[in-house]
Amino acid sequence: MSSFDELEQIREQALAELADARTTAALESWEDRYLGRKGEITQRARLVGQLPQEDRPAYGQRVNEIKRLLGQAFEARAEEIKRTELATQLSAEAIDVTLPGRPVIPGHLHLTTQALRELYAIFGKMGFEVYEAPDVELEAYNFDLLNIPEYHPARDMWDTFWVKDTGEESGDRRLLRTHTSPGQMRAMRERCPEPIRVILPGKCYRYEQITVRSEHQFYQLEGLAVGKGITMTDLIGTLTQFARLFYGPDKAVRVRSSYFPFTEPSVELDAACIFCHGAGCAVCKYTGWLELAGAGMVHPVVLANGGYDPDVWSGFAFGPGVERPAMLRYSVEDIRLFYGNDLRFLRRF
Ligand code: FA5
Repeated sequence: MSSFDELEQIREQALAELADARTTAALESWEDRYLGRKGEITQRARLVGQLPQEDRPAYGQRVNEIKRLLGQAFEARAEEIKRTELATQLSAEAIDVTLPGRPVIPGHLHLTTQALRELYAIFGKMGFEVYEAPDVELEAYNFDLLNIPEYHPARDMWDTFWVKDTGEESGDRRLLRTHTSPGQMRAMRERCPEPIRVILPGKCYRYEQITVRSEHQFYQLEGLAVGKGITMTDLIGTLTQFARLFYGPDKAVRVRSSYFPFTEPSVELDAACIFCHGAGCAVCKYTGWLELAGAGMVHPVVLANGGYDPDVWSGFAFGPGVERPAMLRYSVEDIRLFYGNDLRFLRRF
């Protein structure tokens, strides 16, 4: 076969193979095979020196023509393959925008936050403003200034988490507040000699056994009113109004006498247990009543520590939990559910 015929044969074979190439990879290997540095056409071009002198110009010209032709055919095929590959990819990744969307489950407020907001609204109607006090407290505010000196047996009422760092204030020990009552002292010292009507929401911490009705971390919503001529009747009216607005007018509640070092006289507010209807259960400690709040008339020593002359001023204070009253309002049978992070529970509200 003459060198010219060989050239034409390579051309035909190359064009046939190009027509069969279906992918970019096949195309690249075709390009290597025919047009690359070691490809068929390049090798043929090198043969020109071995031909008889008279054939060389025609042969060289034909090689160049075929090279150009194959180059053009390659570009055209590459364009086609690119288009088909894109079309395949688009149809594979096609999104059917007519399909119904997947529902997004939006978050919502935690039950404690819902209860707190309701309590703010209730006490807001009675003229109480929100006052914030710190979670990490000085021992003096949590205990001593509230008429609970060191070694007072009443300190046993609040098992305490102590904080190691004593801080700047003259080595006074720090703790995680065991109740929101220290906020009373902060409000009095800041507001004195003005009358006061505040609520103090916040977390409390106690080193105690967790049960169906007790957590080691829970909320309280302290209330404090200081003025001239405030009496026990005002306190009981406020507590019963709170219960009416939170539970509705028919809820059975009672106020019974109690003891707290920072109030005199002291009381506790109970509400009828909804879980056993009086028969007795673990939530109500088998009494038929669940204790919601401690309360009382601010002790004269505490008033004086806050800067108010107890012969001129009087006041009442109360301290309900938040989760415990909420248990009866939203029918939560175990306080541990509040912070157990079980979504089935959280989504109930
Ligand atoms: C106190 O903490 C007093 N500071 C309340 C007070 C304020 C009395 C102002 C007088 C004047 P007590 O320890 O009883 O009191 O707690 C008050 C309320 O907090 C309880 O009635 C209950 O509703 C809630 N509570 C107490 N301990 C826990 C606990 N471990 N888990 C959940 N709630 C609790």
